Amino acid sequence: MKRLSLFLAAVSAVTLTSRAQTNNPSALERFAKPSDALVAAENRIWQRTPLPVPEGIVLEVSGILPVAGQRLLVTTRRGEVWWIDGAYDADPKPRYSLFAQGLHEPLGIIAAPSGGYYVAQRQELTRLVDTDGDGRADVFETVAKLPISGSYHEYAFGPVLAPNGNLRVTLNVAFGGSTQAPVPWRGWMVEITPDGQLTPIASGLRSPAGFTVSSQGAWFSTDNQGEWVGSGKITHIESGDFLGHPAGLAWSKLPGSTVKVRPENVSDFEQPMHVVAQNLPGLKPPAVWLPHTILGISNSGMIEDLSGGKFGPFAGQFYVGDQGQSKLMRVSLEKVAGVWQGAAYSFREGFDSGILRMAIGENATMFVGESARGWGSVGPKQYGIERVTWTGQTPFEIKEIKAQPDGFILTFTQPVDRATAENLASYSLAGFTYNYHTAYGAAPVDRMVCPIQKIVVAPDGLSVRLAAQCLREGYIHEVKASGVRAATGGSAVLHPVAYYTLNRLPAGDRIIPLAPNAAELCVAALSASASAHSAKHPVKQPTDWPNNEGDQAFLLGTQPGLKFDQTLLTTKAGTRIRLIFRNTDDMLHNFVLCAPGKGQDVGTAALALGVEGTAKNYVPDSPDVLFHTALTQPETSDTIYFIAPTTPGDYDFICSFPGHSTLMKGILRVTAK
Ligand SMILES: [Cu+2]
Repeated sequence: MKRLSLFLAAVSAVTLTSRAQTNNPSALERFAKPSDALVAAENRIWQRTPLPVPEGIVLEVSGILPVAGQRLLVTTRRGEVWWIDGAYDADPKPRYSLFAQGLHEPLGIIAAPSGGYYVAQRQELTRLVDTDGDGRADVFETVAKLPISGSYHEYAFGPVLAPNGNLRVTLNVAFGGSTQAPVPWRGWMVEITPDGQLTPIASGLRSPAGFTVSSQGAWFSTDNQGEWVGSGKITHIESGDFLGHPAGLAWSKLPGSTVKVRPENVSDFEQPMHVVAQNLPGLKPPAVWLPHTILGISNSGMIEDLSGGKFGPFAGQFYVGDQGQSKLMRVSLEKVAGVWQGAAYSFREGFDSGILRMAIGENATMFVGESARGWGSVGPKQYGIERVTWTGQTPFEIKEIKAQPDGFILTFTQPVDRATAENLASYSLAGFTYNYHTAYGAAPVDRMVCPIQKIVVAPDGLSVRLAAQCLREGYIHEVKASGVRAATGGSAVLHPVAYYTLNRLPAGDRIIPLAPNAAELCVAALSASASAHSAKHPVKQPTDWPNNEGDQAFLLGTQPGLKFDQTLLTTKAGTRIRLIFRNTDDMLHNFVLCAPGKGQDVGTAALALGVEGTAKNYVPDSPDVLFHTALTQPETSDTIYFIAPTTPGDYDFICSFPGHSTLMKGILRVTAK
C-alpha cells in the first residue's frame, strides 16, 4: 500500500497506523518530535491554550467560524456542527450546544450573506439556517450537488466566499485506481453561485485542504505531497490553470472548462516543474513550496493575518496548518514580474493534534481545530481545539524575505547586531527543487550553494541585503541566518531558516556584478553527481524488497558538538536496512559505513580529498567504505538502502567531513543471523 494523503478514511487507517508504529522510517522522520526548548520559547510569545472538550463529543474539528458575541461555530468530521461559548474566557470552560448533525464530513463553514451558514459536505454544498432562533439548524438547503463516486478520498473543502458573492470549493481526487477523477471536477477548484450554478475554475489539484482568497483578491490553495506532487505547496489559482495533478484533466474538455491542458500533454516528466512549465502552457508551478518534512508533511488550512498587527508582527502574511506535524507555518508573498512567490517559515509547533483549520476571531484570538484521524500526528491527541494568543512580546525573527536582482532582502522584527549581521559566516544560501513525476513525493534535487558575496545592513538595522551568485529562477532558495544576533539582548533568530521560492528574479540594480565565471562557478557547485545513486550511495529503494520496506529501519540524527545521536546501532547479518541520516546540526555532515576498525583511516583519506571533496561527499574511493549517504546540508536528510554485511562484527561508522571523524563516530554491530 502506498503512503496515503491527508484525511485517510478510518478503514484504511488501521493498516497505516500499525505501519507507523512498526519502525516505519519515513514515519520516524516525518513525525519527529519538535524540540522542547523551541516549543517553550514559541509558547512564551504565542500562548497555546487547549479548550476542554466534554466527554462524549468527538470534536474532530474540520471548520471554524468565529461568530459575533465571542461564539464559535465548529464543524466536525463526524458530521456535527457545534456552538462553542466561553472559548475566549481567561480560564476557558466552554459550553457546547449542537447546531446540526448528520452531515457527511463537512470540511468548512462560513456565514451566508443571505443568512445562515454554508458548509461543503462531500456530496453537496449546503446552507444551514436556524429560522426559529432556537440555536438549532432547521433548514438544510442543497445549494449544489457535488459529484462523487464513493471513494473515501473524495473530500470537498470549503466553501470560501468569493469577492463576487459566489462560493468556491476544492474537490480532492479519489484514491488510487485507474483514475483518480472518476467523476467530473475531482481535482478541481469550482465556483458555485448562490443559486447553484457550478463553474470549473482550475484543475490539477490533488488534496487541496486549505484555500483562501487574499485581501488583494488573489486565490491561493495548499496541496499535499503525493503522486505528482513532490512536496507540499501553495499555488496561486486563476481560471484555466493546470496545477500539476493530471487526474482531473479527464474532464478538461467538458463545457465550462477553461483549462487547455489535456491528459495526453502530461507524461512522467521527471524534471523540475518550472522546467516542464516552459513547454507546457497552462501548467502553473507553485507560488511557495513547503519543503516536505521540514515545513510540514500534510498541509491543511490557510488563512491571512488580517489582525492589523494585533496578533503579532506578521500582519498581511499567511498561516498554514499541518496535520502530520501538528504545526503552523508562516508564509509571506510578493508579486514579482506578475508572478506570485514568497517565503515559508516555521511559526509555531507543539500542538495537541493534527491541525486542519485555523480562524482568527475577536481580539486577534486564533483558534486552531485538530484531528489526527486517518494519518496520525506528532501531537498526542486524536482531536481538539486550541486557542493561540499573542502575549505582546516580539520574537527576534526573519519577518519577511523579498527577492532582489542579485539576492534577497531579509527584514527582521528587531534591529540586528551589526557585527554578526555583516559576517558572511552568519548565513547560508542554497537552491534546490523537486522533480515533477508520477511517483509519490519527490526528493530534493539540483541542490546548489549560492556563494554570498556582499552584505549590506540597513542604517536602521532592521534589514539585511544579501547579494549572491548562482541564484536560479524556479528554484526554492534555502535562506539561513543562524549566526545573526539581535542588537538588543543578543538573542539568536527563533526560526533562522526560511524557504523562498524564486519564480522570478526582479529587475533593478545589482550590488554585485554577475560573476564572469558564473556558468563555471555554479555548475561546479552542482551536487547532482554527489546526490546520485551509486552502489555505495544506494538512494534508490530496491523494488524487490518485501513491501518495499526492508527489514529494519534506522533514523540516525546529529547532536551539537560533532556527534551522532546514537553511537551503537545493532542488526543481524544480511538484514535489508533503510537508513535515514537526518542532519539537524548547523553544519554539513554525512554517514559513512566502514569496514571494522577502518573508520579513522577513511576519515584521514577523506581529509586528503581537498577541494574535490564536496563533489564526492568527502567519501574517498576505498574498499574500506561500504556504504554512505550524501554530504547532507543542515536540516535535510538522506536515505540509503543497503544489506547489512553477512560477516558479523563491529563496523565503524563516521562522518567523513574533514575534521569530524575523530569525534563523530559510532558502531554498527552486526550479529550472526
Ligand atoms: Cu560531520
